[in-house]
Parts: sequence; structure tokens; C-alpha cells
Amino acid sequence: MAKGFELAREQYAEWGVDVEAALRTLASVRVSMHCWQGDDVGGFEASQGGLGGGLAVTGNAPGKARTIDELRQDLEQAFRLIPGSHKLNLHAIYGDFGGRRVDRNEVRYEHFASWVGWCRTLGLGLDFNATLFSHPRADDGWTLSHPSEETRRFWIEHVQRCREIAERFASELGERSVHNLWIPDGAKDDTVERLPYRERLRESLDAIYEIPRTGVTDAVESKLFGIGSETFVVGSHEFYLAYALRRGLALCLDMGHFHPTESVADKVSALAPFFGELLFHVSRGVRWDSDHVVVVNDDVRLLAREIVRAGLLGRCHLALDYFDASINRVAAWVIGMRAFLRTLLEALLEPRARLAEAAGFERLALQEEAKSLPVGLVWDEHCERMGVPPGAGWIEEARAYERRVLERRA
Ligand code: RNT
Ligand code: ZN
Repeated sequence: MAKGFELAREQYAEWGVDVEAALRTLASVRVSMHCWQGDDVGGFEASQGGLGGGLAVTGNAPGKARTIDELRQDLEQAFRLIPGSHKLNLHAIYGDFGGRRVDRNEVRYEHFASWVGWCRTLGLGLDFNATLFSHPRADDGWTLSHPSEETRRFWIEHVQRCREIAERFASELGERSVHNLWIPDGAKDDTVERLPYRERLRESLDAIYEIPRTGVTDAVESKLFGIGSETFVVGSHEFYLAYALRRGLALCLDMGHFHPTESVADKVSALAPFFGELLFHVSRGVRWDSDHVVVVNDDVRLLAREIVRAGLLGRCHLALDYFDASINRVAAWVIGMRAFLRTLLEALLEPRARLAEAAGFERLALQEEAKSLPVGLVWDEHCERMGVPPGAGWIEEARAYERRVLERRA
């Protein structure tokens, strides 16, 4: 055990914090890592028309995974540098389609069976997302709220099948599978009609969630605006908040999907009295983009702290959601996962009892003093115990992988 860690443990003990307990809790947290950072939300469908739904990935770092094997190789490398045991978050376009054209309303468990086997070997859980973008039937900007009944039916069928697949994930792996639904529906300019779109979305959702799926947490994700849906988003926060409550679904809060000064952290305790489960898309909004690589910043810190303070780790599903093609994609995963886990550790190490007891100026003063407690030393110890490089030690390995594998994918 490193000397630094022992000192840190003593220092935390003086503040009334049990470092070993914090480390045990951290080791039990399973974060869902998004597959789509590995290939710029491309997926493996036989016919690809490019990224849609107002999502944009910028950058051209070498080594984007082009096949399922390359993506798995990259994921394995990332997980070797991330402490703990986690989950993989798949989108429906990432099936093992074997080069065959499988339309969205035809996806079946068989197309994902090889992912389940792969996850089982690595001890990973598996979450799922229906994909309602990057498809000719979504090109005009509408899916589940589409004026055409035929188009709505097509997408309803897709999501129903995805929930079935998630149910199978859960039973195969013996761990709950989160199925999250985000749709791009919205308009660049005034549609004149708003209510009909929302009524149609509500009807589509009623059809989708009619049959309960065992072991599946169904979540719905709102958005403030997207590229091309600046004026109107059908699935807004209020819409899904109301729908999820009425229907008993989980709510997904993406940190990049709210007004910049709105605190997602504050929503935790506002929603917890009404929701059994919540899903967070941990992300970083920068100007118009909602999906920059996660780093340790105040937004993430406050969110982690709120979840931990309220004792809600067991009811919150934590997933990453961002895509950056301007840097090494494997490193982008590692940076985000390590940053988020380190933030959770910081929250777990907060001298909660001591701060809660303090009155008047003392609480603020102690909060400030607590900011210089040695989280980094505890984090390094956690990495060592989990068998991954501590500190900046992982960077060399990521570089080597870049040279050995990524740069050779031309
Ligand atoms: C889009 C949503 C959604 C997607 C992924 C790919 O704004 O955040 O979660 O990022 O489903
Ligand atoms: Zn999201």
C-alpha cells in the first residue's frame, strides 16, 4: 500500500470519512459505457446513409472502428484502462448483421447474441437503445410523432423489438438492462401545430410500452433542441416527465439537454420522490454541442454529489453519452469514464456528516477546506487495487495502442 494513500486515509479519518467504505461502494458502481464513441455513431448496418437526427460528430482522428471486431478490440483496450466492472451501452444499429440488410423493424435478439457472449466473457452488463435516426424513414425529421401512420407504425415496431431484445439481454446476463428511448422529432421553424405531434407521440408510446418487459428499465430522454430542431422538440422535458410519471417509466436526464444555467444536479432530489429509477446521460455541453467528452467539472461534481448525498446510487443508472472524433476515440472513452468515476469517488469521500452538523459560516468554511482533501491519492489506490494504471500512467498505453492499432487502420 502506498505511503501517500495511508496518509490520505488518516486525513479522511480525521474528517470522519471511512475511505475503505467509499472504495467498496465505488467498486460496486457499474457505469454504462456508450459503444457509439468508438465509431462516431456509425453502426454496422449494411446500408449507411450517414449520421442523422441532428447529431453531429466532428473530427477525423485516425483509427475509427470499421467492423464489429475492431470496435470490440477498442472497447477491450478502453476497459483495460478503466477501474471497475461496468456495462456496455449498445444502439440498435450495432447489431452483428453479417453484411445482410436488416431493416430497423426486423432487428432480433439473434443479431445481438454475439454481443451478449462477448459481454459475458468480460463480465459486462448490457444496456440498449432503439435507433430512430440515420434512416430514410427519419430523414424528414419525424419518427414516432410522424403525420403518416405507416411511418409511426414502422418505428413503433422497431422500439417494441428493441425492448424485447433488452429483455433477453437481462435474462441472459442476469442483470437489469436499461432500454432508453430518444427520438429526433422536431422542427427548425414554427410548425403551426404542436399539440398534434405530441398527441401522436403519446399514442405511439402507449403502443410501445403496452407489454411490460421483465428485467428492463424503460427510460425516455428529452432534449432542449437539436440541430434542425431549434424551434420545436416534440419530446421535451415536460412531455416526458409527465409521460414517464403516468406510465411508471424511468426518466433519462442528459446533462447536455437543458438550458446551460439549469442544474441537472438539482433535479435529482426533485424527481426522486416520484421516480423509482432515473437514468443519467453524463455528458458535457459546450455552446451548441451537448456531447463533449466528460471531464471533472462542477456540473458533474454536483450531480455525483447529489446522487451520493441522497443515497440514490442504487436507483440511478449512470451512462456516458458523448462523441468526439477529433481525438483518439479509445482515449476519449477512458478520459470520460475515469473522470466520472473519480468524481463519484470524490462525492463518496465527502465529509457529509461533519458538513451537515456545522452551522452558520462554519459549513461554508469546512466545505472550502474539504476541497483540498487528497482525493487523487485514494483514486490511485483504487486504480492499483483494480489492476489498472493509476494517475497518468494509462496515457502511455493509450499511445502505444494508437501506434500499434489505430494508426494502421487506413
Ligand atoms: C441525443 C441523445 C441520445 C444520443 C444517443 C446516440 O441527443 O443524447 O442519447 O446521444 O442515443
Ligand atoms: Zn443522451
